[in-house]
Amino acid sequence: MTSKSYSIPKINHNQSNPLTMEQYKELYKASIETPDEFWDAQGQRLDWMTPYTKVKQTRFNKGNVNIDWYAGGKLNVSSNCIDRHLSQHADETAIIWEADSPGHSQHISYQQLHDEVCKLANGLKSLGVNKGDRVVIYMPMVPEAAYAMLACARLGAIHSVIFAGFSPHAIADRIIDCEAKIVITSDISKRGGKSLPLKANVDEALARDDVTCVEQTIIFNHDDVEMPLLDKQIWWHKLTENCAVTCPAEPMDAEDPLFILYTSGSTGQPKGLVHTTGGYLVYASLTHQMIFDYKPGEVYWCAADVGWVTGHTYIVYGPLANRATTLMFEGVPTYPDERRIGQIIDNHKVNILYTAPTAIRALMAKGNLAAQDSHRDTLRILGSVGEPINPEAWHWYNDVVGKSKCEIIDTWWQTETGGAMITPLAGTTKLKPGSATFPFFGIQPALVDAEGNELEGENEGNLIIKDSWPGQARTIYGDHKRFEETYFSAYENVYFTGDGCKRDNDGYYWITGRVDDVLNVSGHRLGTAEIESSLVAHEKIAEAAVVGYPHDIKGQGIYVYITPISGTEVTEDLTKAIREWVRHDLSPIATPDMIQWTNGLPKTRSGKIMRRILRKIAANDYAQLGDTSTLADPSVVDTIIENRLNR
Ligand code: 6R9
Repeated sequence: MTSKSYSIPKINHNQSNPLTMEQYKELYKASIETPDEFWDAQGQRLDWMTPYTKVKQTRFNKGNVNIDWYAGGKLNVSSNCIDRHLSQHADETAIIWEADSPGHSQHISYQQLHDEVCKLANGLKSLGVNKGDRVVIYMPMVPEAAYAMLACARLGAIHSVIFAGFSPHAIADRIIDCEAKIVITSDISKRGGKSLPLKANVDEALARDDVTCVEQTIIFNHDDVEMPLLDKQIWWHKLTENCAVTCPAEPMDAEDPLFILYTSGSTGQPKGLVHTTGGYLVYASLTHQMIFDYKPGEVYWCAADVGWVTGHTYIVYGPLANRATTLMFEGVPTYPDERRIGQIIDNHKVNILYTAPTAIRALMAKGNLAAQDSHRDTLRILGSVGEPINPEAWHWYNDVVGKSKCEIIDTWWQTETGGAMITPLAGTTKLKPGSATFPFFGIQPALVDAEGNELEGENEGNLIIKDSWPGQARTIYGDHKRFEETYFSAYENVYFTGDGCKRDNDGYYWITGRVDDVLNVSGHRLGTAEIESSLVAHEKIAEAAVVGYPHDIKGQGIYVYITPISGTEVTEDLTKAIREWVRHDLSPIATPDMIQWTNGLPKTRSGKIMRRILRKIAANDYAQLGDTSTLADPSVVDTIIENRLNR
């Protein structure tokens, strides 16, 4: 396709001037009207081992959903993120690592990154890892987490990173679901001065009878303490000590899977979303460059965790494909105190910071401490992701952290979308606080009502996306039917996001939050169904209903209604034990904030729990409970209101 002439400009790595709004509009229009030409041009930002022969072949109709980008093309993500930068830029810094404890940091050049990735890839090979095998990565925020991802990509093994805050139970479920052959972990992780027992969690997960697929566990020695290894476990440094620093990059089809990432939905267990190679990397690198107006040489800090999609796309793959210097921070921005964030910015001369509203609110809670003892003069752009940013947090981020001289880039997207979808482009888009502004190139958002009728102009409805884009997830691992049912069945021939959204009369989009049973707690996605199933697994609980309620720092808090098994004595200690149960069973991020015992839940005559009512009660909003006449026993609601927990 390279010989074809087209009018769409290829946006290259070294583009130094942001587009004007007029250019954005023109290019956006072209990206929608002639997607093949647009994405052909952008596809050329990568190095292909075999050129692609088709650009876009996609179908969104239920029963027949198929998403195929850059067919015929072969490439390797690891060589696009590393090798192609080596001839001219081997000594430039790829990763700056800032440790949890202040004053410890490390610069890793592209050459070092290459050597470390190749060594581990060779180590994995020696353990029998082949193209297509699944490798679970359960790591702290250390460079080795990125090495592990890139080493898998180099061999064509499919990684599945599990956030280091997840419990043994959650790890085991994910290992089983993706049938992982190898687990890569660390002795411990360090966050906010505390150490977490990662290896011990993996040991507990692997001890479960139903986990039979794992052949080896590789353990990175982060803490330098002696720790006995079990059978089928090997230290990372032993595995790699004699490995060569070169390793051929496996030619991968554009549609070969790159990774599986589990995320919560409104029903059932977390889904393993599958992202593939070519389209994902084109989208990750193009969005990273355009949205943040990234210029070579700048220091870019995405303060997410590699366990989430933001860490995949905007700490590792997007920035490294663009030869950026990406900062990886092991700790939390409030440790040892709120000044840490400014100190990191000054010490490493950070130009772009990308974080979540929940972190901003946590900093804001300590007044202006975050701005003390640092200048933050290098900062140019401040990004936000994960949840709607409320105006107070927006202004505080802008005025205090950014000293009113940075742009605030509020990016809306999802694990499923692979990269940012509705977002300003730095230097291009006129901002409105709290709005994610306009769609990225190739993205066709629309608002629909409950019946699927498209709503025009200034309006509010459910957010759908009308056509495919290269970064989107292709399927749910092992369950394409569930993929179609979850995203392509609510409305015909479109992707349903699960979010509500408003559009104002200037065409700006304002995300209002989830319209399904997914909670967003401190920017972490949690399904109410998952928490409920953990609760009812407790021997004293008969039934449970979980809803979100507005929380000043977390965005949403977790409010739990539970009915005890008859004969149970409800005590403070039992309530505490239940909180601990969920914490251990799922993850500390799923710990209930409020637990209300009740003798009954509001149910329809057909037995469905009416969460709508429980949500209102949890939000202290009793005035409009809506129609309760369909309830089997309306008096249950009065009792729940009487016994509600005060916040
Ligand atoms: C990238 C990421 C996705 C859900 C999404 C939405 C919420 C993300 C947002 C936002 C408002 C933003 N969300 N960014 N809401 N404004 N800028 O967060 O992925 O963990 O899958 O969460 O997060 O509700 O549907 P993920």
